[in-house]
Amino acid sequence: MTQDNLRDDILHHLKFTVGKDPGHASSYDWRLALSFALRDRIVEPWFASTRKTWKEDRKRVFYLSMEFLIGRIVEDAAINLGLQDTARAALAELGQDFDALADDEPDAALGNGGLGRLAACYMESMATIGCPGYGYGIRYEHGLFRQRFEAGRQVETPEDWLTQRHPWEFERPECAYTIGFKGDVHEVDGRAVWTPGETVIASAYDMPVVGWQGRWANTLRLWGAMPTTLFDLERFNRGDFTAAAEPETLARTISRVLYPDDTTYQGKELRLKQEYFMASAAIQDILRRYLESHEDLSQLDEHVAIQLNDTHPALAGPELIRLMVDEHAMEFDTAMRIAQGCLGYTNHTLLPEALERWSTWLMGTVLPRHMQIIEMIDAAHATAHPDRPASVAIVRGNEVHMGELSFIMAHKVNGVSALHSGLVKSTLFHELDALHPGRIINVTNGITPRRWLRLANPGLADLISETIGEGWEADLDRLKGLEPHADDAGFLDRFMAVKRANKAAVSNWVSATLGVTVSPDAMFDVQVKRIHEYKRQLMNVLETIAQWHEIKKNPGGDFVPRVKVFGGKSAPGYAVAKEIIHLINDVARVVNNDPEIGDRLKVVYPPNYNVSMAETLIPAADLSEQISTAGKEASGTGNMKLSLNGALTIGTLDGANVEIREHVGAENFFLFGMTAEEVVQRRKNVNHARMAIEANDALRDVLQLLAEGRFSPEQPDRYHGIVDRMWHHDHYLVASDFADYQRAQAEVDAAFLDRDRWARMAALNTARMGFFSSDRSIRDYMRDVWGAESAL
Ligand code: GFP
Repeated sequence: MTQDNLRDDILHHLKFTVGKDPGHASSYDWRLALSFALRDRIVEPWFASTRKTWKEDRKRVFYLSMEFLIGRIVEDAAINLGLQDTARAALAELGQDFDALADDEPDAALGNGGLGRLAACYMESMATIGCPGYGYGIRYEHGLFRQRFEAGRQVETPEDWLTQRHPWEFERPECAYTIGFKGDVHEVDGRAVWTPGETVIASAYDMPVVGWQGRWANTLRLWGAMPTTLFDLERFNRGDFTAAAEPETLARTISRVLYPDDTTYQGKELRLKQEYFMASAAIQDILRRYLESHEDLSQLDEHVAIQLNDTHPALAGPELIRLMVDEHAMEFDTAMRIAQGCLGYTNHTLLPEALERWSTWLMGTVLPRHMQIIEMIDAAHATAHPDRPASVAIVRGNEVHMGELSFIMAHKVNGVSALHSGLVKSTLFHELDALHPGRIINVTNGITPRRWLRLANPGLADLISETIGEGWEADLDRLKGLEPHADDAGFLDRFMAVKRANKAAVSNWVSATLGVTVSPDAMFDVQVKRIHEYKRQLMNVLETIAQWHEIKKNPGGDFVPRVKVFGGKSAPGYAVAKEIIHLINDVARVVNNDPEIGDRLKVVYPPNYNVSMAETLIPAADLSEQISTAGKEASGTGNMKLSLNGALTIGTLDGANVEIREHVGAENFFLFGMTAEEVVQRRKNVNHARMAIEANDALRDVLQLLAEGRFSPEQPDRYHGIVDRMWHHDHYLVASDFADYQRAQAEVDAAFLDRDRWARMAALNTARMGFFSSDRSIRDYMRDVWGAESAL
């Protein structure tokens, strides 16, 4: 592709697709034109991939997820097409700056955190490997809310990415399915007939997802909800315009927002409808496509693999059975066997509050036929396993347990790190595992190195290519080739120069956006992720206060300068997480404005952490905080991104930290804290928090400062709740791990002072992270769960 072609295509699209004269085009118009010109180049490989899959009757993988946290698309597409430099030069000819245009793109934020970003990485890896795959999700009009801070408090505003034109999607109004809710089930000639009381239309929007070097492209199909009838003409003609629009408004509500607040009954019902809406549209689409080239559904499981990304799409199982039994006259037992052959289920959490349950009343009202089918599945399982304990029933205590439903419906169930999969086996699904040995397996998560190294950290990516040659992006184990260079002072200087430049860029951005000056020579100590008690941002900020206090007590002392960087959102209804956000901002205000502290400690918390911000912050990190209570973080994937980009981890033996440490070497990882077993033991001591606090003067002082209102003089009792919880309800064991955390932080300081040692450790982290490519994860799924092969 020559620069001239691309330039001409950009101009063509500017004129004929966007309808703008170059003389009057805004950067938004130019970005659209660039996107269309790049998209054109994906279409051919996309068609070719689809044709090949059909022709060879390949097994297809359908990845069902309520979240796809895609982020920006322009630069990612340009990189995978190998057109980044060409696009840059073509735009320069047109007087436009590629980076500025790319930076102006809104993030597609159709997800919350790790689970949604994982789905996006997996889509990209499937396309890179040539695994014939489709993603199915919802085209939310409003993705994850935008976060602002007002006087240090999180304020949420709606996200509005679709108020702009979305140039990467193809609307498919002809691909639409009716989705029913409520109504009644009758028996007609011995068969169940469900007559829904409400219906909406699921209408498809397709996004091509192109893999590395444009060799393969898959489809991400997102469903938008439409009304079956546009509006009530009779009411409209009577002049009742608002009431006339009601059916449309109600239908569109289903794809309006990601995670409606489900503390109300209406919110719960909406969320259940969203889940069924996506699952049903996906299953109808899968069956329609399959029946275009097969006589009947009896071999479905040989050609179709359906992966449930957590339990959110679990209704796909009962829906598949409903369609096979009610519409295709299949026997229930056969339908069950085929459905199990198709389905795989990934568990992402052990936290009891995050395991989905629906009241049988709600399920029976919204999905009466599915409630019957769920009871049939449960009864069949009970019959097949007469000794099964009551605790594994899908329906128990007037609730439908989606974890048990997903487990029983799937032929493989996986956790997302070795430790987590072990705990899934030994705790969460202990009894089901005994009934179905071998069903639970592990697939450790991964991240795509195209976005998380090549795109996010071009300086390091170029250095790697110069050192070990091109092509490591699709074969990340080749990073091992960097290992010998970890003893080469020249290489390490360049490695650290890249880090220094990334840090300088972040410090300029922080100063421009937050008005805080930070030195790029200080250690950048980064914790970026959703705000949650188990992730223990609280421990990090308490340690920050301890450090501040230390400097205050010894103002002339030598301290290793640190910049504490936080990023992340709290769920809107999660009061404790919001308090932690407020505290971080209050601590930042006091510390950053304390002249006695100077450059020795800064706290920065840029609002609205998202994929794009991660791409900026991660390459600039020296230290990666992965400090969750052991046994709570299923995997983590930010930990992988940071380590791949040469940050050293301070972390507990939790989630994928365990495997990261094994790969990078224990000597290149700062370990602290209790193990998952020790956590369980420790909790048995009811006085665990008090004992730990009383034994640690620094922690006691910190809590005293908080209690006195030192960080909230305008409201001295603001953090009494936090102090009280630390003493009496420290469920996540912040106090018990605190002393060891401080010990590890002191080791971090010492290592950072020895620049050569630090550089070597950082380079070895990058060199040894090849295992964590999402290409490896996808190959694991293809082999162990999907039985699918690459078509390349
Ligand atoms: C969840 C888990 C993480 C895990 C991801 C992806 O993330 O430990 O890495 O899923 O498997 F908590 P969130 O969506 O909850 O952020």
